[in-house]
Amino acid sequence: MSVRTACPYCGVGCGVRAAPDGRALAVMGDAEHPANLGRLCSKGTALAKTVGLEGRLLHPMIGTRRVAWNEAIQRVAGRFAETIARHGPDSVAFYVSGQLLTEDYYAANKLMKGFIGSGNIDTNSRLCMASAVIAHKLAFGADLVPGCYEDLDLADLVVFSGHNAAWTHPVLYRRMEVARTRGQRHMVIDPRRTDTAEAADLHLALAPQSDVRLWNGLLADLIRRGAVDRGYVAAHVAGFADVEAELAQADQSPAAVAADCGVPLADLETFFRLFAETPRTVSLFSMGANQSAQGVAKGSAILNVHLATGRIGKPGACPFSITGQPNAMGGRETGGMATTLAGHMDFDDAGRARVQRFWGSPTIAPAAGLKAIDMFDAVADGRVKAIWIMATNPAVSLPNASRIRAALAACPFVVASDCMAETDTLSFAHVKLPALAWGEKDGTVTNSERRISRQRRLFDPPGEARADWKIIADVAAAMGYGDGFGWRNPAQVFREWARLTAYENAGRVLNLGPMATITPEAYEALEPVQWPVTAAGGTARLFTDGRYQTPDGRARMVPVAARGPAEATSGAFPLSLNTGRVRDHWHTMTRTALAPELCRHTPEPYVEMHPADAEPLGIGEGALTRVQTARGEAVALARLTDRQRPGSVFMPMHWTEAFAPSGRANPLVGPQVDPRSGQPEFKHTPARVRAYRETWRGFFLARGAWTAPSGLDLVWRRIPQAGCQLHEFAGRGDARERSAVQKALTRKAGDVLRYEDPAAGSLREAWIDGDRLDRVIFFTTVGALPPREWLADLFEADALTAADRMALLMGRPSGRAVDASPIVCACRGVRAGRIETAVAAGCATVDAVGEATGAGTSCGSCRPEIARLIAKGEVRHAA
Ligand SMILES: Nc1nc2c(c(=O)[nH]1)N[C@H]1C(S)=C(S)[C@@H](COP(=O)(O)OP(=O)(O)OC[C@H]3O[C@@H](n4cnc5c(=O)[nH]c(N)nc54)[C@H](O)[C@@H]3O)O[C@H]1N2
Ligand SMILES: Nc1nc2c(c(=O)[nH]1)N[C@H]1C(S)=C(S)[C@@H](COP(=O)(O)OP(=O)(O)OC[C@H]3O[C@@H](n4cnc5c(=O)[nH]c(N)nc54)[C@H](O)[C@@H]3O)O[C@H]1N2
Ligand code: SF4
Ligand SMILES: [Mo]
Repeated sequence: MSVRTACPYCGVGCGVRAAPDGRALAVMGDAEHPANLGRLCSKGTALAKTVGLEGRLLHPMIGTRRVAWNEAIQRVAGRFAETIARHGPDSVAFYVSGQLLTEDYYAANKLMKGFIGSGNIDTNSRLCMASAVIAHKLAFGADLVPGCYEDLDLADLVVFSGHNAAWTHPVLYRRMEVARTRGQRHMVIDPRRTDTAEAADLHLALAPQSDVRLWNGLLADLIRRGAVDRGYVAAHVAGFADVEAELAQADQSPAAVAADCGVPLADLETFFRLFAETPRTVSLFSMGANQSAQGVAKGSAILNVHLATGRIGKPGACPFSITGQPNAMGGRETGGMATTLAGHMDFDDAGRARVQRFWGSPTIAPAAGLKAIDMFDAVADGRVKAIWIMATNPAVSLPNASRIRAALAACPFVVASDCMAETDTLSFAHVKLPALAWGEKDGTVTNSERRISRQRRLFDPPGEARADWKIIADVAAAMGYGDGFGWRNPAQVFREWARLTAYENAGRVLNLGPMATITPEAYEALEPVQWPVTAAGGTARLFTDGRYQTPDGRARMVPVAARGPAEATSGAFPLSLNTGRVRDHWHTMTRTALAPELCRHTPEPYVEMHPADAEPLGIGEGALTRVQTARGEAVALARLTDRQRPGSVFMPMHWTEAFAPSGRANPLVGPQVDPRSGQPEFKHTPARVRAYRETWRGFFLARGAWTAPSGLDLVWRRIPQAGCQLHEFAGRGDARERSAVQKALTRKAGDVLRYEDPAAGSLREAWIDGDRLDRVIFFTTVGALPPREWLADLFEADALTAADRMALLMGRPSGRAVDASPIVCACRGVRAGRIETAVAAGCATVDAVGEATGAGTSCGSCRPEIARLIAKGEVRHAA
């Protein structure tokens, strides 16, 4: 029997049909879920591979000691109460996450703001959505996302601003690919030529952080052309004249705008013209807009254009801030952010009094609390003395990460709730609380289009893990607040939350009215529904009547001036370091790295750069490269490509201490934030790169995960495989370093096949346990290393054959050459080499390649990449 639930990854919020069998699982897309209509991307498809109990935190821990729940709860409640008694409510903080369920979020916010009495609860959405939230509030009077996914089907033009949808919201992107077959056009604004950009009708590879100039230039152009909807503005919008006056402060000629944004004039003019001519336009904006010291201004500039043209609240026309995490929206609703109360109420007297009245709570936070970056500054300087981190991994994901680690190391009391036993953040926790993971917990999430869906339980709770809301309620009770936290199940939490949205609601759009009396049965059976919810059901589109949640009902256009990046590049740091996501990994890899197939597309950290920047530095394709900023250094493989703007480099954000200690991006990222939203400028830090110049390289395969031998300065990366863990390493030392590594990794006794050439600094060792391979070491100072895949495959064999042993001794696989080109299709395991062969053999469409190789026929996430390989093949053919 299959259960209908929701995917725990991105903000698309796909419905999943899951059939559990013990701890095993079969998943498929839920054809009845309106977000995905049956589709899933590579991450959703691989969900079954990530629900094992390997690596889970299953019992509460104090230090390294396993303790009973009661003791852990008493310790957390006691230390928080004591700290509050001695230093006041603002000496404690919660740092929470868009991966909590709405019920969890609601409970955490209630405890901090209503009972502890501090505003110090903030969420990782500060790193993600905060700029869009402020831009929405300024324009619409509340944090309201006007559009819905259907608008993406109906639009004739979709503009992607700093949004690599093909990789980050793949199922929505697939929906838009379908719309393209009837003529929808795509324009991408992104300094990088991403897969989304590559496939688009037009790509503006703008200079980093020049978006405000671009969107202001567009608005000026629309005004010049008479493409503004004067009637809409007159009836529904305020502030047009102020914005017009602001625009007049700069030269808005297309030539000047094109020059400042670093894009060809002709392309800019095409963009302006198409935008002017296409009423049904949706402007998607994501991290390239939000994660900026001008994140709010970028959002406002986009909203201004849509308000001025009346392209909002209409089918196929809206500005659309897309959410990242599965419940980023739920956190914004329930007050997960330090700057708002629950239910879109603010810290004004009326809002505070109302929420306190509803809760019947002893107190209410007097003012907004610390935003994430400020919160960790306060941890660093001792103002915050106890912090509880839930469902997020700040030691990896916050900017200037080395400073964050130092702050956590110095904090007198760190509590972390997580489902995994080891994360970079948990290593700083004094108390570790085991949380239920996806598939075990029950509750609701809200996706990008305001749609509330149920996540449903598939498995029995493992070990002693508990739901996050329950852990919070237990701590609240131990602090003496039992009355406010006596829920027995998530349905009760949800009902209270829904009641709050409706409480004394005279005009708040966020209203779940009829759900305030939801029965446990109705909660169990809840169908996906978009808020606001009325007696008639959900609401797809907001502002259809042109009325906004402002006192006069008008939207506000907000004048914004273009500025450069917060920190300018310089002679010492001449490059702009941009960071972001890869297709198959989720954030800090605690879950996606459990599925080897998700590790194949991008096996290890890389730095993407333009060949023109790499060449003078002597950096070739695939070379280990040091990326340095004023804050730190990382080492990653160079990927040279003209998809990158000269002067800009890109690193993925995902790698951690556990997978690539020297490949972490965030120790490099500067601490600059948007002054209003507090969102960090993750997309730009001045940087330089240098060749790493290793003297030797090697790899090590073993059944379990290994960390680098201690005391050595190695570049170490771990890449999970189906039957083993592959560790790649390189060093700059001499023979002594090599022999130290050999000593640390080889077994002391057993059956070994060894080949050694000390003169060439090469070594091959294969250790065999009975008939099975136990570990393999290869290193060399000069020659090439063989492909790893055939070795990894040998770990899956029940017994080694004589031919296998011979191959191990020879250091290369026997028989035909192996294809070591990168995996393109993660679902079907198809490599670039096979696709290129198919293209050369005449496959000219993605579907034809699919028929020949299977690639792209499952989830479709790799279709843009296949299209790119076809285009490359055509170029080669023409040449
Ligand atoms: N595979 C995968 N998907 C995910 C996630 C994941 O970890 N993995 N995480 C989810 C989450 S939480 C989020 S927030 C979303 C994020 O989804 P996206 O926003 O699509 O992802 P990013 O790769 O962070 O950044 C998007 C683009 O912004 C561009 N950019 C950089 N600087 C600028 C600039 O100055 N202007 C403009 N216009 N663009 C710029 C970058 O080059 C990058 O291509 O993805 C969600 N989906
Ligand atoms: N350089 C750079 N850094 C970035 C970004 C970027 O673009 N560039 N993007 C930023 C953005 S947009 C985001 S959203 C953040 C994301 O960054 P994080 O939130 O730090 O990343 P995750 O790996 O998703 O962390 C989730 C943690 O919660 C645990 N977990 C999963 N489910 C549950 C649960 O149900 N309960 C509990 N208690 N724990 C659970 C996981 O094991 C994991 O440890 O990263 C930000 N950092
Ligand atoms: S697009 Fe992929 S990651 Fe996002 S919700 Fe759907 S299946 Fe999950
Ligand atoms: Mo995010």
